[in-house]
Amino acid sequence: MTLKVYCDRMSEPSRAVLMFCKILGIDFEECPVDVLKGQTYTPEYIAINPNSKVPAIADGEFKLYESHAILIYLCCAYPGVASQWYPSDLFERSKIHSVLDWHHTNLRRTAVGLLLNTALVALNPRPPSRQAAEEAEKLLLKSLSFIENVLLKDGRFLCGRSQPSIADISFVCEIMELELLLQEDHDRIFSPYKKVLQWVEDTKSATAPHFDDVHRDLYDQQKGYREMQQQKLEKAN
Ligand SMILES: N[C@@H](CCC(=O)N[C@@H](CS)C(=O)NCC(=O)O)C(=O)O
Repeated sequence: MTLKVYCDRMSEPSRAVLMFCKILGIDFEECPVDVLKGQTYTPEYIAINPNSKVPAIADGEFKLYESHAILIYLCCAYPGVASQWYPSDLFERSKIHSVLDWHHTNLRRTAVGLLLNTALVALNPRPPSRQAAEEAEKLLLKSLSFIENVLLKDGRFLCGRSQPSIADISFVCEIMELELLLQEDHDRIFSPYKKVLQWVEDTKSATAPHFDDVHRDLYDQQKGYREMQQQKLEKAN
């Protein structure tokens, strides 16, 4: 039975799962779920993910949500997955788990916090706030510093590795969402983090052509999101 992947290509964790399925060459069906249209709240989708979030998968009767759990499942469920993605050595594997956990409460939270007050105001249940954006940016910078100075200290990829793992897939999709920021904001935030910028390029090359394929919608919608932010800023001033 074909694996079903429920996802929205504008969602960072959805892109991570999609990209990884493509990298592994898995035979799967992409089942689009439009977050902005509230499709994660339909009874049909709640039966797949009671948490009403994308991504989720259904592998026959087996259903799973949470992108990191899905990435690990894919590594274990399909034979012959290269150990670079999910090392078999306990210490190496544990390091990958550690940074995946770190991601949820640090990089993800801070990136989403900033985007909800800038590019993704349409998803924010509260009115956008400049102060909230500034606070979120400060926290995001802490996450980027940690990636630059700790996670990329000893290698081209996260955790000092010479090839990407599932952690790189997850992190890079999160970082790419920040491409929706206005160009000057993006440049100001990222310019001090040379290793992070190089790592994005290295991960892009190592996962080509799937990287650009799953980010196509994001690239296409970047202009629209930037114009929307600019208009909101002009109105607020
Ligand atoms: N920790 C989850 C995060 C999933 C998540 O936050 N998905 C967002 C899209 S990026 C979503 O489905 N939001 C729908 C909603 O909250 O209504 C994962 O890694 O899978």
